[in-house]
Amino acid sequence: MPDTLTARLQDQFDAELETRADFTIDQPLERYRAVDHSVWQQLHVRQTELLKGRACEAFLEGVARLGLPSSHVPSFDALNEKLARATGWSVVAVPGLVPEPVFFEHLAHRRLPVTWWMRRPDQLDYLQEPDLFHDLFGHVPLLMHPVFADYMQAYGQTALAAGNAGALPLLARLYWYTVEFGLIRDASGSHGMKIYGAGIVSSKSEALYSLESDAPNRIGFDLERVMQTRYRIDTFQKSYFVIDDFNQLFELARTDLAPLLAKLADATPHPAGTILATDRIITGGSGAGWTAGGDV
Ligand code: HBI
Ligand code: FE
Repeated sequence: MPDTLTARLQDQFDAELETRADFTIDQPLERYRAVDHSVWQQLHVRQTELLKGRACEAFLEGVARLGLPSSHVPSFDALNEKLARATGWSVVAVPGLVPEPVFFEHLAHRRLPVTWWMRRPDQLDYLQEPDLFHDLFGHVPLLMHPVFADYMQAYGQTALAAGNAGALPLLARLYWYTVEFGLIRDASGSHGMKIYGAGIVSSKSEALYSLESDAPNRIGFDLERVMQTRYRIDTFQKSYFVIDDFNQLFELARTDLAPLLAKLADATPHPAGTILATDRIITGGSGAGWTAGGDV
């Protein structure tokens, strides 16, 4: 529990960051200390090694093409040159989680909000709020992939256009089970699957758990199913949804979701670990270690 002095210093520290109306700031390169670069390096080296054979080819290719430095926190300006050339995307620095409409507005214009600060050494293996490593290493490599880049923009446009408030939980679940915790078919992967979700690629323990544990369900992706399935933010996922390939997301990006969002707005969502008779089950979970409650 941060003591009040730390919290006060942190507030003062953040207050000096000039935040613009769209919640963006200039990446404060001068604020990264040796400990921040060291945490980046530890995470980058560890995850890059761990993800060989576990992350999908498109992700590994994106990492290589981005040329993320290993020894220090990357400069967003340097990254943006490569990203813009590849798919017209750019990353913008933000102080942390921004309000959903602001987030959707950025995605709709091919801008990815990236938290500017690095986690502390004692948070190396887990922190709940996304930090620079999660946002940059987790989310940016796939933005080098044209189809995934289109999906992310279309997601933002759809979310911005979603009039009724009932649509937002549906869209949050879609984001969660694809962009954050998605798996993809790949014959050379464990159980014939590999990882593409940012929440998994940026986590040592979940990169292993999502592919190799017997506890979770692994279910073929289905849009309506995903939109009606609650999720966990405090533990590993109880279910992972598996796309066949990125074209499945490409098709989704081109679908007018408004009718579906209206149809499902009042539907009662399924608990996170549910298995339905209509599910295309790839591996059914044992449920070992699951804790009750906590579904979002
Ligand atoms: N803000 N900076 C930031 N990063 C996110 O990933 C983010 C956000 N605000 C809202 C949000 N994600 C969620 O609503 C997503 O499910 C869309
Ligand atoms: Fe994320």
